[in-house]
Amino acid sequence: MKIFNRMYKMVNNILKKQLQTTILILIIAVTSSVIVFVILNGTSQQTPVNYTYEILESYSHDQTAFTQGLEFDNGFLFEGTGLYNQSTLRKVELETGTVLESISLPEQYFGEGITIFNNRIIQLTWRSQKGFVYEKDSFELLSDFSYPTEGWGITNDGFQLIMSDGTSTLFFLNPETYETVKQIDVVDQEPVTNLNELEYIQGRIYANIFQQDKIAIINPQTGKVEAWLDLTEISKEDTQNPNNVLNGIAYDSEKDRLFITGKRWSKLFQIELIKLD
Ligand SMILES: [Ca+2]
Repeated sequence: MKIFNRMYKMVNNILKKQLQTTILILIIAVTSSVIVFVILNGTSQQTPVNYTYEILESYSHDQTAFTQGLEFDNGFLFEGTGLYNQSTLRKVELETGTVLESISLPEQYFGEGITIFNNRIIQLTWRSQKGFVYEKDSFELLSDFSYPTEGWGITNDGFQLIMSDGTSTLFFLNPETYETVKQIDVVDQEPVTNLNELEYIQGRIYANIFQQDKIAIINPQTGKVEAWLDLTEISKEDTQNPNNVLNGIAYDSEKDRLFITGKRWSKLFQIELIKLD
């Protein structure tokens, strides 16, 4: 009988220990899940970083240029300008602002954003649903393509074209067929509309917000605004005309230089971002 009792106690102890171990594992699992959830949730709800700027250089900018698209390529600026009967595509010398090459669009087209991909310049138009493709060096018109929305800004990430249409949506286009392959909605608490001129810089999309003189720095995977750059003061310094809004972002990836300008601004600035506390 004693042996029976001992065996019973032993079995009971083993079972108790197993139960304790199981409970301990469960507690660790639940706690870890809660910690991971809190971290992930906290990250996704992080408020955007705010940047101000320092002007490193300023250059002349053609005050008749109603800037709609700006890009830096191989030492030169390329600029698309707007307005009916006045739209152009031009190549500009950075240091002097001299227009080295320029073509006019047919009068019925209101030129918008430009980007350079594989030695081709792609230029959007505002409401004509038509984009033009030029050979980069000669400005020879190679082809055109259509899209179902308005055309505002365009850039590329080296693989796809990225286009804005004035809403909070960014469209990713196949650079050969110009078909939309993906789209993201840009959000900071709520949708961020009026996305305009674009630039892809080190894995992020920079977007002018029309009539706000601010640039949103956007995660291209999630559409979340990770940072804001406020250029209100630089805009006020350059122009008193409320129509002459900030509307040009270009990036020199070789020398890590960020350029900005606006519609009919007298200057184009190289700026550096400074993080605010
Ligand atoms: Ca640009």
